[in-house]
Amino acid sequence: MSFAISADLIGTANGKLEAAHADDYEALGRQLQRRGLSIEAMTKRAMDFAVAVPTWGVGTGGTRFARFPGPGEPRNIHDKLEDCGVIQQLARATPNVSPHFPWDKVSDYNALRQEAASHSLGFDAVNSNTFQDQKEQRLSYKFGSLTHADRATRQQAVEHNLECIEIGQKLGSTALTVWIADGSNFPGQANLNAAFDRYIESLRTIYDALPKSWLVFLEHKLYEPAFYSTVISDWGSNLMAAQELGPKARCLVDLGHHAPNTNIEQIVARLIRAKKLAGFHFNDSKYGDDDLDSGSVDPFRLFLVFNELVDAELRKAEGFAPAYMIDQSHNVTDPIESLIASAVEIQRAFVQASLIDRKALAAAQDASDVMLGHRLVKQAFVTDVSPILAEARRRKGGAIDPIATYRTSGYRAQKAKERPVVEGTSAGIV
Ligand SMILES: [Mn+2]
Repeated sequence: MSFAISADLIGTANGKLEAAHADDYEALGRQLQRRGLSIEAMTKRAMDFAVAVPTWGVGTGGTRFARFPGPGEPRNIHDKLEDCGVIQQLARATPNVSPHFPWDKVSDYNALRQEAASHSLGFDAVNSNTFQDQKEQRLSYKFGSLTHADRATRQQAVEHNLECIEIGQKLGSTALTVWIADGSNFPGQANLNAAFDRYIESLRTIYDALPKSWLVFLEHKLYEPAFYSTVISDWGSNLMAAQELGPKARCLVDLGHHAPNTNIEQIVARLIRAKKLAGFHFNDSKYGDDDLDSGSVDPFRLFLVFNELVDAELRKAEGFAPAYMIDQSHNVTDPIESLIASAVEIQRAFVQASLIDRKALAAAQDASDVMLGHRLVKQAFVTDVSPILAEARRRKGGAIDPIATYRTSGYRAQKAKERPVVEGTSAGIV
């Protein structure tokens, strides 16, 4: 019998914090009331918010220099589901996991779906992997996959994506996320437009195989591992591809996949306008695709992205239904703690953006009252909504202080005993 965190343990931990929490929640409620806002409505929004956790995120990540595995790391999809279950149990904002194939392959997907349900988890978008070679793979992806110059290699990559759709159907997913590492490292290595044409041709076959209610999420990335050109490098290329493919193809925004200082919230606004926003891979960065914890470096940027999202939601923008997912590499922290903290930070940005007085903001913009417009946005950002997030967790049976409760539980130490170290395991990041 493997160790699990009990509801009693959460109840005891919450008991010690309840009086202080109630005090903070009431004070914030009074403050919001003066601003014409209902804390109850905001708590309800926080409770309804969800972001998916990637199965690979619960393993320790690494860089191309080294990986420093932690104790009790998940060894397979079963361990990963257990860890993802703990994140949901404590933070109550991550009811779905995004699986990755072939990393999460099993023989019985109906059983896996039930296993996930036993941890109160469902499945979000499935992720294909044609950015590395697998054991016994016939043709190599060293020089590309869906855009490879060789037709047979492209076909192999297409077939893998078709298999991902089949698996996803068994798991209850309704979307396929495609990120390819294809590109070139030298000028002259590849014909830039021919590679894009081959991308469209390969994606067309995948697109045509999508079940009725399914979408395909196309993910762009500026550079790495290709360092001269990447086939789907930016939102422009992504949008061109999604528009050519059709209404089931949408553009996924990974916050780290842009040049430094890019105005990502403006890209989000444009994709909403084009009815092409698939959703997000949330993370944070300082320099490049750093895959740091969401909200850890630039929480204001995360908030400004949510400003666009809440704006679209409240004005009922046509075709607006973004999927939210975390995509991070946890190199120096316990991945469970990082994912809990990140889910909370993403939920925080959502609630903060929900505080903005949209009517007053539109009036300020129409009147070219620059400072008022800015202050209306900034006021929401500087409001500490922590008591709302804690209350949302508490009401759903989660922890008022999820990371402290996790530490009290001794979960990681228990797993270190239950999960002997497996040599050669690695965590991938997409
Ligand atoms: Mn990503």
